[in-house]
Amino acid sequence: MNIQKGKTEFLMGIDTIEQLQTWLNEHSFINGIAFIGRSNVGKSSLINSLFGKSTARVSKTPGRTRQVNIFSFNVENRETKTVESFYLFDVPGYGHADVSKEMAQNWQKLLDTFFQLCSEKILLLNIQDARHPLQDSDLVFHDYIKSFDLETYVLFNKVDKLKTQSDRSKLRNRMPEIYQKFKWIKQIHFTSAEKGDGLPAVELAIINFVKRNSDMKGFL
Ligand SMILES: Nc1nc2c(ncn2[C@@H]2O[C@H](COP(=O)(O)OP(=O)(O)OP(=O)(O)O)[C@@H](O)[C@H]2O)c(=O)[nH]1
Ligand SMILES: [Mg+2]
Repeated sequence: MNIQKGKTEFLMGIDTIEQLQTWLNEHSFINGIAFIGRSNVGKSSLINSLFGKSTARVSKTPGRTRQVNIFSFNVENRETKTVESFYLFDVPGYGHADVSKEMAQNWQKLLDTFFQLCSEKILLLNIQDARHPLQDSDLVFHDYIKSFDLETYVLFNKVDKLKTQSDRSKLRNRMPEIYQKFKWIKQIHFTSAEKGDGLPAVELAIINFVKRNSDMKGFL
């Protein structure tokens, strides 16, 4: 099975709490994945690499993704020639140092609405910068999401920027500590949206998750 690159469609960008509430209430059995992480860690770049070029907007200026962007993506089963579609959410980055208090509060409210109303069929992909793992705002975020009981994977992105073997193994050596401390983290991946490292494994993990949920639907 594979994600049909280029078949991912932008559905809408949501920037008000009311709009987000309405959308999530109307789609109460959503099955899909959400990308979330500090600003500038490469969420939009990863989305483009995994789902097809230019799906999401990539920026050199942190904080460009100001809305919850909703996409649909297709998973194709080449053997049975079937295609199924799922939702993809690009959620605004957390941990901005340089935005107004009001803007930060608005983001927090959007996040609250998203996590309160999204179903447990959402896989959370938390993106972090491989050079700066577990920053304060990442820890605050994990403390916040643990009560929502969502399956969570962490992607340490920009591994291409870890130049020495020692830097790479330093990060890998922290894996047991991370699994121990953050029990809701079920998988850790090391990726480069730019060079492609780790992306096939992430694609497989996404497909396995959404398929597991859609197969279960048949038993209801
Ligand atoms: N070297 C390298 N650069 C990357 C990688 N992924 C993203 N970038 C760069 O990092 C910058 C930010 O990328 P975005 O994808 O816009 O980051 P974002 O997390 O979506 O940012 P916000 O929307 O502001 O939250 C861009 O200049 C990207 O080209 C990577 O794996 N390696
Ligand atoms: Mg973005």
